[in-house]
Amino acid sequence: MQFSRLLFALIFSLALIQSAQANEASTTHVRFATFNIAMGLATEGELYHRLVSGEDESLKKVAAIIQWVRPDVLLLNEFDHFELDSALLFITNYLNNPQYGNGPITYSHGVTGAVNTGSDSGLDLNKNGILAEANDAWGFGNFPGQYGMAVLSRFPIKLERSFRFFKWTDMPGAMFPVNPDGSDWYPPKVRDQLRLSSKSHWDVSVQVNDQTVHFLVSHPTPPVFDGPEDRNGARNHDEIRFWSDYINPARSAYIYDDKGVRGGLAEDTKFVIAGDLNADPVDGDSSGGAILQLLTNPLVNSACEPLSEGAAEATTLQAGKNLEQQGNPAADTADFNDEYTGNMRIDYVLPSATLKATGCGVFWPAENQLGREWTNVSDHRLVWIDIEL
Ligand SMILES: [Ca+2]
Ligand SMILES: [Ca+2]
Ligand SMILES: [Ca+2]
Ligand SMILES: [Ca+2]
Repeated sequence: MQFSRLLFALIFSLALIQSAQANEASTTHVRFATFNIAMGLATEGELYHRLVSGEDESLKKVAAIIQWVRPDVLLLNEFDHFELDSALLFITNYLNNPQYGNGPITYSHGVTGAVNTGSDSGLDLNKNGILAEANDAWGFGNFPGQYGMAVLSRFPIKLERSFRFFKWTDMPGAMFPVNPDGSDWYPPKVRDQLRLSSKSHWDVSVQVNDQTVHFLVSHPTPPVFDGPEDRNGARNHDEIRFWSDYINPARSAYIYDDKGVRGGLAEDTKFVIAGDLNADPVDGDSSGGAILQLLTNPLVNSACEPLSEGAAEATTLQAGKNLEQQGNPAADTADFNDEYTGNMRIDYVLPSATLKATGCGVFWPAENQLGREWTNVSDHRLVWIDIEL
């Protein structure tokens, strides 16, 4: 569901001022960001009540981080979706008010929509003999919309295409899970119905003056919470592969969107891929070099590696599993348990090779720095990149 038109009516004058200012400069710097805010709450309706109150401490901290970094275009992961404008409530009741000494920020445009999480498949997807569990939904979730997504923007945006219903089996050479003896883990009748996207995959166009950038957002399943067959690792790999194929005209012919339109982006289209992609380039349990499909992709500009002092410090202070890892500690974006997992780089904002990045970072202050206490709202940190257009 899109609320741009409604919101436009509410703050029409503001949008006019913004676009008038933007048109004055020959180049525009646009800050793109992704933030898993951990607002996939335990019960349906809980997020609605917290949004309406305007007084929820966690949402105030999320807002404070956004007000500090001030992204122009922002993906929120784990933001429960319901059939009202959740993003609009967040803007009006939190972002538009000063939080922790930060100035208000507003977004004139937003996109939210239905996701696969919590949408029951009617099948026993985890093969335990019990139906209608969170694990039997098209994407893991206790109710429809749990762990949803929203995109907020200061520039006009439009949900161009969604890929919620795309079937995994329609991806050529899909990495389906297999049993240790080599046989298929999913019965063929089940496998052929599976949806690839665990939440959704959205192509959201962003209009910056006379230029269009496609903001490609998703939230692939974590590669864990499975067995030796690695069904979630395989799905994570292919959810990321979807974008590496979508941006490549030589590989995108098999793709179709939820309206049945085929193909991916045309050659030289500007894009930014964003989201909690649940895959670290070096450490963790992801499969088949999942994130390298993007990080080493010649169509992707991954030169600017977002870093933070807080992440580097966390590895030293938290020790444990972190000390066994091989990845650059300063590049971590998620603060996981240090006994079994360790901190990971799994949240990404990756522009196309046709775009110039002028800076990037992760909002993860060190122990003694301002804003440190805001970050405990989520196990993920906000990641941003500045693009020159
Ligand atoms: Ca089941
Ligand atoms: Ca696994
Ligand atoms: Ca940790
Ligand atoms: Ca790490």
